[in-house]
Amino acid sequence: MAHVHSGTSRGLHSSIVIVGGGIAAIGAAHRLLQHGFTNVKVVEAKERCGGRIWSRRFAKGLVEIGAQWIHGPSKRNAVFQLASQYDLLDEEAMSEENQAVQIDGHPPAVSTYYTSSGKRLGPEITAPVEELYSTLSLKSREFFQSKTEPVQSLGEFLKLEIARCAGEWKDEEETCNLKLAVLNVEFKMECCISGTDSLDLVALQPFGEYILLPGIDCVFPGGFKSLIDAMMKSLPKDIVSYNKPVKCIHWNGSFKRPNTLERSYSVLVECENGETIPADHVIVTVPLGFLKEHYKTFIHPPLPSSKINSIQKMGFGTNNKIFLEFEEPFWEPECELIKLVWEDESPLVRTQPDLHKAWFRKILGFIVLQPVERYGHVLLAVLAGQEAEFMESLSDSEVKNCLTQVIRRFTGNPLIPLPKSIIRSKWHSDQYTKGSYSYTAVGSSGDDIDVIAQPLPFKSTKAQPLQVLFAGEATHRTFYSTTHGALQSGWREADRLNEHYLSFISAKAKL
Ligand code: 6YU
Repeated sequence: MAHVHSGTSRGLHSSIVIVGGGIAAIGAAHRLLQHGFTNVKVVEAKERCGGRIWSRRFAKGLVEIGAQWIHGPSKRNAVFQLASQYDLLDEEAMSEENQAVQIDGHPPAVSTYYTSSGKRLGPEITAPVEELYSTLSLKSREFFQSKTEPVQSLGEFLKLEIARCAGEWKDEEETCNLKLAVLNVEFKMECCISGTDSLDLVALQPFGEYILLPGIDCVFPGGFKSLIDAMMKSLPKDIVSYNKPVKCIHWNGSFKRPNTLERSYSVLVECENGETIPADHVIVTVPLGFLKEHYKTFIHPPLPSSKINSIQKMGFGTNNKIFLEFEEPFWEPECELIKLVWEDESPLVRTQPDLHKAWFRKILGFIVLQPVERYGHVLLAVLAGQEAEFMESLSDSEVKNCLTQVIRRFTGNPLIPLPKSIIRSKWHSDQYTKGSYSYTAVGSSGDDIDVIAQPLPFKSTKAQPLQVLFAGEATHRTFYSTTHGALQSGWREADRLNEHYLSFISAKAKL
């Protein structure tokens, strides 16, 4: 006979609080409601949902202060799946051809290379360098399956390989130096992709565990925010409490609402404003950057030492964006990417940067936002690491002036006017994020991601049920650092809670 279970026996009325309101949280809330849970709350520190998905008005349209592209838009990408269901993407992105293209992590772009002496570099120099870098980049992913790796970091590996290849170049010294300078732009790009200060900080062995999905990266014509808006529409209106930073999650306790005869709860969410919310389960989705800074006081009793170790070992760096709007373009209409080659730089020589004098050298170049009808004449500069963090301390006009000098120098055109307007990200000084996204730093591996994702208590039983669960991009072993990783992690924790109750029911049914 089939067993019929009431909402109560299935735990559907249990109180679930989700801390943070990014895509992991909204995804978890969505999935919990689909499973039939009725008492779900989201508590967000800021005045908006979306977290590191943040589309803002600028120039003619919307620009992305955080996540911009669907990386690998194809069937296995959860963000792509959802965006397709909500009909948020354009025809090209939806086409089967686009979904089938394997880009190996570095989307192809029509690039123009300018040098620091105001020259343009032709494909005779840049094409072989791009090809070499792409080969080395793929090679660096192969150590994931092997038991040993030649060196600890991605940077060391790439430098050894580059030194070996450069030794075989037959070009004049000047050309060899230019090629190394072009390779240094690829290093800066890779730093942005991994959100790190230096590739020497990125662990080599686990690098290949990150899965590159097929599909040519695409954007949301109505902004990435259109996805969050669509997801929010299917949730009850009052599910999110805004402007409510959580101060501490107390677990392993027996908490009651004040002045009630109600049952007790094992978790209590304490907010900065003094409010307390008792819960049976809490899903923590705050960024790893926030956890790194606050793990000592954010969860009480303190996290087990294995979790603390993994939180400390994993990398969480800064990738920042600077959008500039111009009256007129100084670039050609087909140009997608302007790369800046500093002729005196080489990946084989790393000098300590003078941040005040040279922070802007970390900018790899400018991405041209297209189509112009949607955005206006807008360039996007990207930079990672200490320089990106230093940039946050400058004023808008300092940044605008400095980048205009750089553009004039590299194009050799001193008449290029100042940009009309500027908008930029400051992810490192954002107190609820403290950086951009996670990477497997030297000394860490995918196992650390799994440890961070492990719910508390480690061994849950009916008497000691799941209390604190962890989601967010930094908890996804193969898609960390992305929106689809974050979304899947939210779904995973919602499913974990659902299965948690189902397993007790099936155990009971067997008795
Ligand atoms: C993607 C992309 N993209 C650029 C930049 C950034 C990111 N990503 P959230 O932070 O969203 O939510 C947590 C919430 O918690 C937040 O709202 C807080 O306010 C709140 N909170 C914190 N503390 C709290 C408290 N105490 N109480 C209550 N609430 C609290 N991803 O798919 N495409 O183009 C980019 C990019 C500049 C900053 C990105 C991109 C990353 C995503 O934005 C990010 O992963 C998710 O949005 C995170 O969602 P969440 O819910 O987990 O947290 C080979 C190889 C190597 C591996 N790397 C591959 C690189 C690919 C990634 N590249 C990204 C590139 C760009 C440009």
